[in-house]
Amino acid sequence: MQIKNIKVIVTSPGRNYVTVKIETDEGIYGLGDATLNGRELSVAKTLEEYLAPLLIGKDPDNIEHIWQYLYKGAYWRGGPVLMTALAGIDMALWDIKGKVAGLPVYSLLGGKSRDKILCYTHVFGQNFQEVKDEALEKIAEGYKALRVQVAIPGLKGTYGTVEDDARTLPFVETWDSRPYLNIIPELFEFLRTEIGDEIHLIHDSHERLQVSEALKLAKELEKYDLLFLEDLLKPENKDGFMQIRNQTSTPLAMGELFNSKWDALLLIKEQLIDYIRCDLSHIGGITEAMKIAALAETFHVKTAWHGPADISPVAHLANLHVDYAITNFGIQELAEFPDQVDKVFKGRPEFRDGYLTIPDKPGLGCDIDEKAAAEYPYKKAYLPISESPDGSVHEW
Ligand code: CS2
Ligand code: MG
Repeated sequence: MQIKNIKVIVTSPGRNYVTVKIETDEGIYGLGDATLNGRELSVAKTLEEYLAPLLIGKDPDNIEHIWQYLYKGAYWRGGPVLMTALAGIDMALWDIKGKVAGLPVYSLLGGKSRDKILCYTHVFGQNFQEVKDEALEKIAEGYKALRVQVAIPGLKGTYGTVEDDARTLPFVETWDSRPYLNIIPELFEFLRTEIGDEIHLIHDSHERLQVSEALKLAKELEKYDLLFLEDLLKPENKDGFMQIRNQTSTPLAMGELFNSKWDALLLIKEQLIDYIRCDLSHIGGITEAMKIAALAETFHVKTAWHGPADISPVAHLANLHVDYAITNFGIQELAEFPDQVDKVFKGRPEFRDGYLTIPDKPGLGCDIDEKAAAEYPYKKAYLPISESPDGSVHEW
């Protein structure tokens, strides 16, 4: 079997997605997600201009060889654009391999280590009452774990509380750690009092804190028994986790901004986190995720793969195939997609009573309607920028 053609499908059913479609000379094709929120066309161009021509005529069965060929072959390796392009190709090759074998991809990854996959979704509000109301709604739907975010009084557009944050020009938020550090422990006090201790709670600090601020927050949240506190520090400050880890029992998670196993290595081998949160669409796909999972297993770290709405249902299915197969699975993030997504993408995880499952179809179990995709043309959208009170730029 040979790779005959590669299509890069850019569509925007509610938000932008980039899908790689690898077609073979035997009529079997595979799909992969290569969506890099806010920089979609950089990845599409990299795929069309540089990677696709290199794959024509290759045997799609040789995933590891193709992965290394595209990774090392670039010489200027790594980074979000190349690793997202590589992820799209990698997922599509696993989809083909499953279809050729007549097996779901998780079966090729070693089969099921579990029958269903615990997941969490997003809850946010402009105030505590709104967060509580939405949390109770999700609990009634069956969720057993929730990520909770609340708007910070006095700050314009706090992360996780703005309905649609991608705009034609970056929305400028304001950030100040002090009101944030004061209100988040109060939010958890309120929620534990109002909705109880059974529900798993998660919070995302979105890479915004200094070490001393992060430690203060992690210590103050200990009594609220979080499943994990996510992305306390910026990815450039991995060493900072050493000081936090040694002084708090709050479980820690990090990783959505990582682009390779090497980015994750220090936090895993020093056991500075409890959950590795890499994004399969930004680290080179299933092949690299399986290696990061094995590395994490070696150091007793669990996975909580990134699962926002800005990676497509193809990526969410890829997440689940890996989640089924690995032993050190922790939890899977599942943000809710825009309604129009189902018009274009066919096949996505099934939710029941707090858990996700996928049908036993060959490959990844998804398809794309190219005609429908063409009806949703790409809309350039920037992520927000965050500014401190003095006008300087802060992590978003
Ligand atoms: C977030 C993401 O889900 C998360 O944990 O950090 O929603 C993130 O903000 C987006 O993927 C950015 O595009
Ligand atoms: Mg996050």
